[in-house]
Amino acid sequence: MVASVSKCRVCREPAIIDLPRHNANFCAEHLLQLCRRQVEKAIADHDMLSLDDRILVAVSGGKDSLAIWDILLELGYRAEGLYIGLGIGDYSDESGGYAQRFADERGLTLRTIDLRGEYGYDVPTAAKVTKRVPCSACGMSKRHLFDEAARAGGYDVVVTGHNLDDEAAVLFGNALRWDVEYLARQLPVLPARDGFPKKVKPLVRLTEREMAAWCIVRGIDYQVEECPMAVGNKHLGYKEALNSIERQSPGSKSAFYLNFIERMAPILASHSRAAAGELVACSSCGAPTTEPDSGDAPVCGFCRLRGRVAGHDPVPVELVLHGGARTAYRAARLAAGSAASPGATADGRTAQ
Ligand code: Q46
Ligand code: ZN
Ligand code: ZN
Repeated sequence: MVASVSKCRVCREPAIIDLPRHNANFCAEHLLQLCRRQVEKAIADHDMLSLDDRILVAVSGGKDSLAIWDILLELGYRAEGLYIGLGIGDYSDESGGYAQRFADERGLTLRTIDLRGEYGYDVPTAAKVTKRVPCSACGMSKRHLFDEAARAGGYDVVVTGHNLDDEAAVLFGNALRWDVEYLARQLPVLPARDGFPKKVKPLVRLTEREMAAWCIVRGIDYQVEECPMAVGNKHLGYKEALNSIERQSPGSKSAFYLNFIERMAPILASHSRAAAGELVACSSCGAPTTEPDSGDAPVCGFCRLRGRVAGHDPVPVELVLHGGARTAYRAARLAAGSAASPGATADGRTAQ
C-alpha cells in the first residue's frame, strides 16, 4: 500500500497500492478492474472456461482460492466450492471457518470433505507414518479428492487458486533441475482426459500481493497464516529468491513465467509423457491410474496411501515438525492462546 499522495494511473484519484511491475499505482476501483482483466485474459488466452461450465473451485480458506471464487462469480461464471479438511490442527479448523463463512455470507454452495472422518487419516499422520514430507501426501490426497468430486458431481472443470508467485516458484524449481517432464506439464490448463477432469489456474497472471489486496478491498476475510507444514518447503525458498530478483528488477517474475508459457511450453509439449501413458481403473476406488508392471490388480496412489495410514492414531501437528518449525509453531499457538501440549494426542479435529 502507498502514501495517499500517489495517484491512480487510471483516474488520478488517491492510490491504495503501488505495483512496480506495472510501474503504476492504483485506486481500489482500478485495482479490482486490473485483477478482473488479468483473469479474463488468462481465461481467454488458454481457453480455460466457458459461461456454461459447471465449475468446482478448490477452496482452502486462503486469499487466492476465495479471491478466484469471488472473481469468477463477478464475471458471471457458475462456480461452487469444495473444501477438504486435512486435519492440520488449529490451522485446518480456522481455514475451514474462513471458507464456510465466505460461502454462507454469499449464499454459495460449499461442499466439504473431512479426510479423517471420511477416509480415516489426516495429513500429519500420513506424513509421520510414510516418513515423507507432509506436502507430498497432502498434495496427492487433494488432487485425488478434487478429481473424484468433479467426476461424481458432474463438474466440467476444477479451478485452483495457484497464482503467479506459486507458478513461478514451481517453474524455478523445475528449471533448477531441468526436469523436462515436469516443465512440459507446467501449464495453466490441463485438459480433461481418461477420467481426469479439466483443471485450470485463472490466477496465473496475478501475484500474491495483488490477491491479498483484492480480498482487502472486497472485504473478504481469509486465513492469513501459512500452513505450519509448509515451513522448510523448498518452494518458500524459491519464492524468496524470486522476490529478491523482482525487487531489483520489477517485472522479472511475470516475464520468467509468462514468457515460459508463451515461448518454451510449446517447444516442450512433445515431451509430455502424461499424454501418452495408458491408464486403467483403480481396483479399489475406480479412479484412473497407471497399470502396474507386476500384473497385480491396479491400485491408485491415494488408495495405497490410505491403506498404509488409515487406522493409525492421529499424530499432532507439532510432532511432525522439526527444529525451528516446531518452535515457530508453538510460539504461534501460544500467541493465539491455544498452545498444544507437547506429546498430546491429537483430537482428530475436522476441516483443513
Ligand atoms: S500441500 Fe503442504 Fe499445502 Fe498441504 S501440507 Fe500444507 S503446505 S496445505 S498448499
Ligand atoms: Zn483509479
Ligand atoms: Zn484408488
